[in-house]
Amino acid sequence: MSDRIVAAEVLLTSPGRNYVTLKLTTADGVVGWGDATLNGRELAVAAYLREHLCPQLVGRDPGRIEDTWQYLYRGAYWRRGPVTMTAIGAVDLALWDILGKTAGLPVYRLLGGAVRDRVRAYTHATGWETAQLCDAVDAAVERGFTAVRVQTGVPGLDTVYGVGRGPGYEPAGRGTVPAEETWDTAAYLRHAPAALAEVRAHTGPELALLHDAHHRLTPIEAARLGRALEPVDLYWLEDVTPCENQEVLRRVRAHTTTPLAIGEVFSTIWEFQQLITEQLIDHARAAVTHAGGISSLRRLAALADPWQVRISPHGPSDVSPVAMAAALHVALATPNHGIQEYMGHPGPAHEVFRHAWSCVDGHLHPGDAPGLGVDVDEALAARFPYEPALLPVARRRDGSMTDW
Ligand code: KDG
Ligand code: MG
Repeated sequence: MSDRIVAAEVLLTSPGRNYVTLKLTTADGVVGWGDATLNGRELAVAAYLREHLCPQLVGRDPGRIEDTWQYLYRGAYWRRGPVTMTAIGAVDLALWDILGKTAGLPVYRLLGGAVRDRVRAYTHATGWETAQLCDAVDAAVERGFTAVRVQTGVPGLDTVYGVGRGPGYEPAGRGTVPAEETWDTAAYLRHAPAALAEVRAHTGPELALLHDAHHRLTPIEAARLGRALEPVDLYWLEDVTPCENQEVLRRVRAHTTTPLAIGEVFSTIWEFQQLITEQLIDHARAAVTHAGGISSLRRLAALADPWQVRISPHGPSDVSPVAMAAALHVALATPNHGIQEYMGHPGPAHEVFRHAWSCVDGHLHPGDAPGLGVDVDEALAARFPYEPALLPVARRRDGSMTDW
């Protein structure tokens, strides 16, 4: 391909929540879009792109996708980390988008074509009280979902991350200083297994139920929770321990057969290596953008396949419709894909990011438009300016900080 990248620009917009989007334009006028959103750290990725990567992209051959990935990752002295990898992920998505548009093919066809007809998705149900949670699960089932993540309030706490007092929730709160919440693991462990057992009794055996512990537990607490939840027959228990020390999962695994999912905060294949090769997890949760793009998510899937670990990417509202498209192209073309998280996006985000992907009966499909299949309405995006927003922090009852 003799075409060159002639412009690399970064867009910030907040159609209901903040999104960072990379726009690459070729000399032939082909535009590629990449998601660069890192929840609560949007400006850091925007600056990394604007100041460091965009100048290096202008003049490059957009068809050299793998070489560009290697140049930005392997070539850099300071590498890894969520900011760097999200920026690289955005570039990778935009290049695959350009390749697809140039070839006139959806990206999944470039990845070898569909290995399934549609992608199973799970959505979120939250309820402070268990009755409310059961209603939320019923609403998800009525929309056609066959898999639902269930998060419950905890008696004695005022707030629980990811559980609204009303319907739904948004992870990030507006402002430049994070909200502070109080967390009590003992209260959570006393309540969650019983609440989830009630949900299972309500749904019957067939619905896949998932639960997210948001990295808050010690290994033995995680083991206890996994064991206590065995009668609930979860599809998975997610993020039981903090992300830094993978070896602690050996203890969890030794005590429970509840399937484990981990990795939405991981940025590289190397962070997954031990978890996969020791079979300490069942699902690798890397988000397509946060872990370096389509190219590296496919490498992760290849590493995971012989160990019978599946990739089941992160998909909350902060994974933009552009990244959702990319995740779906990978999902459709990757044999060891498990399930795609689909929290949904705020209404105006669907107008700003007009997408070919669809969600029907609890299943997603990337559509057959060339490239990723997302067009960004830049004029509309400009009408939703960026507003600072942050994820909360949490302290234990004694005032000390607790883990994510
Ligand atoms: O940005 C962080 C949120 O997207 C995250 O907390 C949501 O845990 C989450 C999930 O599984 O979607
Ligand atoms: Mg999670």
